[in-house]
Amino acid sequence: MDSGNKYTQDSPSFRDRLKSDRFIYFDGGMGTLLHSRGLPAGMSPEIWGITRPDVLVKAHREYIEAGADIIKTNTFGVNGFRCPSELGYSVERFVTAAIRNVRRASEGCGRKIYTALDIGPTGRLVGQEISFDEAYDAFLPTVRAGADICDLVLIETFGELAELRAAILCAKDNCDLPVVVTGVFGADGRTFTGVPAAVMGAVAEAMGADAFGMNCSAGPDLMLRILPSVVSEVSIPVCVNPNAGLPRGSTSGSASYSCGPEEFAEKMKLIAEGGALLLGGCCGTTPAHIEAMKSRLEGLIPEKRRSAVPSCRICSSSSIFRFGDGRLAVIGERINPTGKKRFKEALRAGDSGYAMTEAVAQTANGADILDINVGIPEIDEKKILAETVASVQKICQLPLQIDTASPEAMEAALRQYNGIPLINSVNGREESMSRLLPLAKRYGGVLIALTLDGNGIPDTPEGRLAIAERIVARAESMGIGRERIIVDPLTLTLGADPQAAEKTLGALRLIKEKLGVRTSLGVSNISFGLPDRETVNISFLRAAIEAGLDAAIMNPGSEGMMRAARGFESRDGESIDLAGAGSASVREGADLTTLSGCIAAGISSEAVSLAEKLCAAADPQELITGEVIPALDRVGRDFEAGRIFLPGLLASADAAVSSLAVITSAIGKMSGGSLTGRGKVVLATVEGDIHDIGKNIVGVMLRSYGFEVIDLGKNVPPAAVCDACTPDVKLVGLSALMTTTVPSMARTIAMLRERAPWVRVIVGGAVLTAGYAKTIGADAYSPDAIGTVRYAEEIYSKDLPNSQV
Ligand code: B1M
Repeated sequence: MDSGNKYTQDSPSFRDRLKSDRFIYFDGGMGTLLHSRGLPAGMSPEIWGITRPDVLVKAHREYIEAGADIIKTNTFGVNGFRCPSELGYSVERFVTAAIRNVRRASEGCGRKIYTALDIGPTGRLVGQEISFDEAYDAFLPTVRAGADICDLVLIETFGELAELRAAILCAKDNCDLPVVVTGVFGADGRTFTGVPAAVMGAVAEAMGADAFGMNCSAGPDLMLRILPSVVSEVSIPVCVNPNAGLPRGSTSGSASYSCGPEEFAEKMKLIAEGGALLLGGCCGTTPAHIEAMKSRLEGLIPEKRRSAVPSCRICSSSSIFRFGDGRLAVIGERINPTGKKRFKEALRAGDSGYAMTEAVAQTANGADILDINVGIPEIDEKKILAETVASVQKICQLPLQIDTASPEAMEAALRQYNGIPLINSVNGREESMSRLLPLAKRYGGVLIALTLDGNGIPDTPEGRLAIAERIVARAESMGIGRERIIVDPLTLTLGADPQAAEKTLGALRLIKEKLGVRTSLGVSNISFGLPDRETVNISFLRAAIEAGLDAAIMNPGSEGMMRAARGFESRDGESIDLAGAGSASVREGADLTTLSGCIAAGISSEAVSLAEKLCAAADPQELITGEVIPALDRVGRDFEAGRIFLPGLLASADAAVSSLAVITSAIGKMSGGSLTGRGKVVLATVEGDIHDIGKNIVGVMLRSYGFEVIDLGKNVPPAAVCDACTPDVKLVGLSALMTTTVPSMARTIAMLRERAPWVRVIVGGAVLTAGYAKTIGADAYSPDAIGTVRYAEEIYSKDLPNSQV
């Protein structure tokens, strides 16, 4: 394939174009445009790239004539999961055909057209349905097929940070093209997994993206509201490609959108004035929208964004922490096995519950960042560190510091980490710099740099400065700015050298003055082997803060230390409430001594061990109604109110499912199989719904009362429910938890009436009421599991005429 239209050689590269003072225009929607031109509903638009290239070339050409500078390849839904099995052709075939269509469309247009290799999300949740590596592998064939031919990679419409990180990493590892990243955000400015736009932008920038922004969503009004948070956080160019407003249902198979070309253009002008440089459209926009936008922006010069001073920042998937904003960063040191017998045992047993509990406690005590160290000799550190990071970040919204001497373990953990990590640590040894600095660059981390090398720790401040200078210079030579280095001049113990504190603090002052970097110290080493350690630690911390310390690795559970840490701020008259500090980031009031608290906090291992203890002492059925269900109700409320996000909901569901396994086995033992053979009941959660906790409880109760349960699982199609209804089945139980899946319950009942008219149907689930159950044709409704048992007893004890709810 040729390398593009005839302007390719002489025209500025896309990276140069990004630096120019002219807006850059993307094209608009393609899927919706093709639907309006006859693409059958349900057919993937990519197919037409191969079977109807004429339509694609024409559509691309219309966008070029409308003024677009960048044309997206028609490859949004192409990835290793869908090709060739689902879409019928290989990824390479789709990508090659799509690029050819763009090239043909741009031939002879008289100006440089940039071809953007379009990569969309896989639609599978990383960490739940697929691993990070599987996501990376799914993007790989697309990147490889387009790497040498396109002008840029566009990673668009992402809502999940882990998947986005896999896509960026895959693009950066496998080609040198510039990378533009866009996410999809809701009315609250967050993705469906709770990631704020600014956080996603910070991560994309840290991983080396060339531009960041948003696309799709509810249209330009929403993006105008979110834009300031993005513009103030990222220093790379900002891109905005909205839908043409909201879809207004379907006329003749293709949806129409609320925002016409003129209105769209007017709003895009405000977005351009708000700081975006790359502008285009997504679903529902047409060549007319792009043309109107371009002419509306005629003569407008892009906003000269104040060149954002690169800041020293790290983040979790939901919040950013900036070092040096006048607040000492407290890095909680408690997730570290040194001197902790219980943590060591937990690590050997592969139990991340201890680390998760410590994470909750340190967050409640006001830590800003949590250190994660699992270094004991007898475990597979690479595996356990990655698992611990994955578990802690599910339940805790603070950014994490990953702490290991093993580069392999560091990389495994960095792949898991959903944000900008703090990497602890690199030092002045050649081996350390050559292994750690590339990791920081690839994964976008901030580094803790220790002032030691092959000769040990220099005794003088000048010696420690020299090592810090070496590390900073080496990092900068690799494109890692010094704002991403935090130097730790190392605390040695006073017991061994009475001058230790002064030497460390002297080095700290000198390094800050000469290098202008942030600094950190592990504080408690100062008092090793001394009496009254806490008093010594507090004095040292105060002195270090006076010397300009930016971050302290310390125990946030020590009230004296926290007062010293926060007292620093109160010198300016700000009053500090130690008890309340940090609690916004943790499940408020999660009491880990109760089962409901452990479920709400999402800590499975603790929930299981409490369930085991409680089952021995209490009625297991009461644990379900008194602990499990109230915890899930609370989690559901927090989710709905935006206090927790999907990863938190999933963690709580895991904890509920694990503890229910213990409780239901206790219920099974109690009933001891005394009752059997009371009849068959088919159970299912209806199609489209994956909530099965309630349905499983109903199943356990029915079994413990002697019924034979044929559990079809969750997301069960109506036909499968009918197929399970052999003539000896008299009762079917259906569960649905969402308003959107109640219609699927109605369809199942309707089909049962036709194909298994002899069965009775009982329904349940949080969204149903007796009245609603009646309107969808159910025979009975039960708000709980025991009600289902009573109804089953009734059905199997006598032959009833069709009863009504
Ligand atoms: Co989701 N979820 N969830 N969720 N989730 C709800 C249901 C929700 C109300 C939360 C909220 O926003 N407040 C909301 C639905 C909103 C609505 O439609 N009105 C919701 C949403 C939106 C979602 C997703 C779309 C989130 C997303 O991806 N953005 C997604 C849906 C995916 C899908 O199904 N297609 C989703 C996913 C999940 C998890 C996977 C994380 C997890 C489920 C894990 C699992 O089930 N294995 C989950 C959870 C745990 C919940 C909440 C928090 C708890 C549900 C639960 O298990 N309750 C829930 C909020 C809530 O209900 N408070 C929520 C405990 C359980 C024992 O109660 O199932 O009602 P329940 O069962 C009771 C009774 O209703 C009755 O007996 C049981 C015991 O007393 N009963 C029957 C149930 N079935 C019966 C059948 C009978 C008789 C009685 O006869 C046969």
